[in-house]
Amino acid sequence: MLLQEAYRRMLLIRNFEETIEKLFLEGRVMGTAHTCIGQETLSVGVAAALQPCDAMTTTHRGHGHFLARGADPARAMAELFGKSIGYSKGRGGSQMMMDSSIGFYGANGITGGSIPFATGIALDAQMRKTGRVAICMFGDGASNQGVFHESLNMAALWNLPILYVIENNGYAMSTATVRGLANPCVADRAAALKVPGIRIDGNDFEEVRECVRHHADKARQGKGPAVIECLTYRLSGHSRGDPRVYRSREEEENAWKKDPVKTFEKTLIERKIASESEIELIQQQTAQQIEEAVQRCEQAPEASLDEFQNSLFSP
Ligand SMILES: Cc1ncc(C[n+]2csc(CCOP(=O)(O)OP(=O)(O)O)c2C)c(N)n1
Ligand SMILES: [Mg+2]
Repeated sequence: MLLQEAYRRMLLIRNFEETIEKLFLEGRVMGTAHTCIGQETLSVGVAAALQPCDAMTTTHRGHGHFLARGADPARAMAELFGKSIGYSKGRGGSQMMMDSSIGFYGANGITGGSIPFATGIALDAQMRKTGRVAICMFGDGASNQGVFHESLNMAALWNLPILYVIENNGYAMSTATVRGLANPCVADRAAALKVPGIRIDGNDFEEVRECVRHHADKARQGKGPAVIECLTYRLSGHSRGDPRVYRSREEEENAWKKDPVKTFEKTLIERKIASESEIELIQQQTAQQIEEAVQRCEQAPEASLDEFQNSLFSP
């Protein structure tokens, strides 16, 4: 992925997330959603390191991962609007989107719930020799779930092609990482199972891409799993309407000064990879793309009541 294209995807995610936050507040979108503002560079860095055949699972905060892998923003947004053109025909919502054609196997409302699922995908890849690597995205909070340790043990034991990529964004709902993890370095946990555990700057696109690519290549060669902890910061609240009483506005303002998307933009200009007018053009184009996505959603038919029981497990 060229750096300009990476920037375009980061901006697309930022625009998407800011737009749905606004639409929620206006009451135009129901339900809830968890936005990933501040974590866009990380999503795009991981996606840029992958092969089309690779499989990714996500979390409740998964729009960025999905868009980074190439999802259609209009269909993703339509899912939030409850419209029939949505990825789950408007019946699922924010945490129920997947598209196997782009190697994206969706979220799980249970914190850490996709960890065993992704491990199963890796076992399938190994048994059928597909050359696929599974990328399991989850948060610092989810790393406290027992199922992470069970899954990592199996992956290490069987040398499965899987990367556990932790987005350590400083919080699990209102609990700061330092208050929820006895050792706030998640990567350290890998050593107990003799798995490589790497801690990187999750806001640095190139560092993320290189690290994920290196360990994905190793996993593809049969060298087993890795745990990659990416340090980042959730600039948005936990979910819609979070009053964020557990942290100060000053802390947030300082984090905004290090906004990873802005930092990446400056790097592109400094390295003469994009001129200021090219950056402006990308900004206009992504804003327009999101505006068109909203219009497409508004015009699309509601999710059909007749179909709402289809595709469900039945007794
Ligand atoms: C089993 C379970 N316990 C609790 C919750 C409530 N819950 C939703 S998100 C969340 C925090 C997850 O934190 P983290 O894994 O760090 O992800 P982040 O929200 O920071 O992206 C919790 C506890 C849940 N959904 N499932
Ligand atoms: Mg977190």
